[in-house]
Amino acid sequence: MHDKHRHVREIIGKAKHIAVLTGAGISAESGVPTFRSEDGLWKNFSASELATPEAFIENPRRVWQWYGWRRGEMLKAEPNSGHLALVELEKRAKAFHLITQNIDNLHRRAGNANIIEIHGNAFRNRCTSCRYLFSDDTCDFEKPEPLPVCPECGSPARVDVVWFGEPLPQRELETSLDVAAHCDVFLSIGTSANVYPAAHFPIMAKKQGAILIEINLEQTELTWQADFSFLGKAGEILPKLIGL
Ligand code: BV8
Ligand code: ZN
Repeated sequence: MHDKHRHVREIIGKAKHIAVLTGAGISAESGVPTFRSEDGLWKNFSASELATPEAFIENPRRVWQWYGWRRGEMLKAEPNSGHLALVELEKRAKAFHLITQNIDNLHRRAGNANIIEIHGNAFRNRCTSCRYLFSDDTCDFEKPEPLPVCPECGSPARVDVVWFGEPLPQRELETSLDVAAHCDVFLSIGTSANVYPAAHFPIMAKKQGAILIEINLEQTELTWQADFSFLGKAGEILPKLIGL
């Protein structure tokens, strides 16, 4: 095991352009529930019930209540050693891009700079008609008060995240595709690689010759394609691979 760590440490140390894709698993040790493992969010709710435009149209208060609860969980959480290892990696790398599926703002709070939030951010609202963006960390939508509206035009606001069936933000998608096409090392961390198009990025990188390294608690669709796979907690494994 130690040889594997040392070998990967050398690969990362020599990399010209490191791309990282993170999923809910990197925030699990911070106490933010994931989507599909046994304590996953979806256990209590189904994706179709809540993280879709149809769910928001049908029952906006229930969707706001879910995001309010999740915002509370995220604000209680602190970045963990996995997040902090990626901050150190960004400082050391010649070129570095962090693509995250997470909306919990923990990479930004940890101190990473070059973050591509492909599924949006739970603490930003967007107007449903003029698309005006404004930050909001309200956690409690239980009371019958009016739901958030756009400060510019008064239309109903929504959380600025990408729901199932919605396209990814154009700029973030293009940047992620470009990063996957040009990196020489791709780290996939804490993601079940179930959700597209994010799950394409590591496969694209591998196809163009990048070294694919996976760190995840359990096997995924990527594991058999990875050049190196570490099964375990990102908070424990990442510091060893960065040499912290
Ligand atoms: C789109 C934001 C088209 C909201 C999210 C059938 C086949 C293929 C694709 C599809 C299909 N049917 C539908 C689709 C498309 C769909 C999709 O991929 N569905 C999946 C479920 C099959 N994709 C979409 O709808 C996307 N849009 O395709 O649009 C389009 C194009 C043009 C015009 C119109 C339409 C949009 C997808 C984005 C959805 N939004 N999040 C919110 O968060 O509320 S996705 C959501 O899942 C989160 O972002 C989450 O990050 C993401 C992926 O899940 P993971 O992050 O991987 O989390 P998960 O729990 O799954 O895994 C965690 C892993 O960590 C586990 O493996 C666990 O073992 C591990 N772990 C746990 N603890 C640790 C750990 N690892 C390390 N250390 C630990 N301590
Ligand atoms: Zn507006």
